[in-house]
Amino acid sequence: MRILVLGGDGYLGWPTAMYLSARDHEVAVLDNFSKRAWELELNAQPLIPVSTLDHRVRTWQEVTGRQLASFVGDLCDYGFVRGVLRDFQPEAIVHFGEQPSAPFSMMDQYRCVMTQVNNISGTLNILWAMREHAPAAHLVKLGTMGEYGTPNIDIEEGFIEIEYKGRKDVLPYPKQAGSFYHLSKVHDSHNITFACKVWKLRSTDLHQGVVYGVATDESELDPRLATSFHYDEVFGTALNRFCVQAIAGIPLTVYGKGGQTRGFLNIRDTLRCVELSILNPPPAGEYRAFNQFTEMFSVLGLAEIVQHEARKLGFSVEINHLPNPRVEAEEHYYNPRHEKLLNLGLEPRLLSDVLVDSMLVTIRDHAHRIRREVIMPHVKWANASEAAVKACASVS
Ligand code: NAD
Ligand code: USQ
Repeated sequence: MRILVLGGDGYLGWPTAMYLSARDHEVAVLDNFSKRAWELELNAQPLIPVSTLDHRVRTWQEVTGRQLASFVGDLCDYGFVRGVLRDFQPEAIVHFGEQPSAPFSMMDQYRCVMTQVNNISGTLNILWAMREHAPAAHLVKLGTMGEYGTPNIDIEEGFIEIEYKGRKDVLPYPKQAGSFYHLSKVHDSHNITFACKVWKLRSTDLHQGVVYGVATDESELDPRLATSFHYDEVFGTALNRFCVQAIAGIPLTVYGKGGQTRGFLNIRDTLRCVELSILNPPPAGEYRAFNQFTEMFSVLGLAEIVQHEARKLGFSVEINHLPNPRVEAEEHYYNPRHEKLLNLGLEPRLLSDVLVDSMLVTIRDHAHRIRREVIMPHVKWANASEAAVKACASVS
């Protein structure tokens, strides 16, 4: 199948491109390297050195004999996007190409507006270009579990059957996102739903949980194929950060009580979920949503698991409850359904299978690159301007 991977230079996009290429698909990657620019702005570099996209594409060919096409440009540039879809004629489009960080979107007015303009305009451009040049293609869009928030009832996969005043309907599940970033995904979901309805496009919205992991089978083929693994306060996610903190001897940064519960999945399962979605497309006109995670943990529970495993490797690990920089429930009900991908054949990897060998040991090998000054949280939800001042001060 011809597959276009948007955001193909990123943490998830690059391993996905290699994974699909290794399975005989004709794959092209697209990116504008905005993430690399944001990393420079915030002085936040990935733990493991990451080569340029061009270098990684050439290394992939050298190591496997397989070719990846690449397109360099901005999804917010409609002329560029429609040119790519017209020329490459993708059968599936995997869309990772957005600003992915909640703290980044809460830092200041500029980064908030930039996140929403970037994410929402990019997705709208893809939808218009699909309408014009690839109406039969399947859009596999990376959304987030964070669109739903933490309601006091079970979370369904995208839609909920409601009975109200004696009448029934199946309606989009209510969205209560927890940051301007998460809200950008809500707006995307609405736009995609509408485009599928009026233009008979087809799309799978993957409401993905928090991803963890340093490596995939393909990235392990050669160190030059490594992906971008962050542990800083803005781009690093909870478990990835805890693992780095444990190795660096920094008390694990649990925000508040730590009862915040989320769905998590290993990066290798992200790739498999994307593949399963591509291989099982919906019919024209259908927008569907899959909840994409494999296990649930509270943040404190995760910290305790990391502490336990890192101690076995000889590291002395403490847990700190920091004042929560976010506005979020620290104790809540959480029971999201996640059967649709399992029904398509997903066989989840467990955290217990990968935490020590695949994560802690790899991070230990790169411990000399850990920069302690990027760990502590400065971005606060409740007082964004103060956060911006502190974040900028820490850069200079
Ligand atoms: P990432 O920042 O590493 O990758 C995103 C890539 O998209 C970057 O390389 C960036 O340069 C590119 N990009 C951004 N805007 C672009 C634009 N306008 N034009 C072209 N390229 C653009 O992020 P990631 O962690 O790989 O996440 C990928 C996607 O998955 C994001 O949409 C994110 O919201 C979603 N997601 C990530 C996680 C996670 O835990 N990492 C969980 C759920 C959902
Ligand atoms: N947290 C801590 N300590 C930390 C970092 C985070 O306690 O050092 C807590 C946060 O307060 C939050 C939870 O851990 O309650 C998750 O935070 P996170 O930074 O790991 O994840 P989040 O901001 O939700 O964003 C990440 C990705 C995003 C994706 C989302 C999936 O960056 O792209 O959409 O996970 S989900 O969380 O399911 O919405």
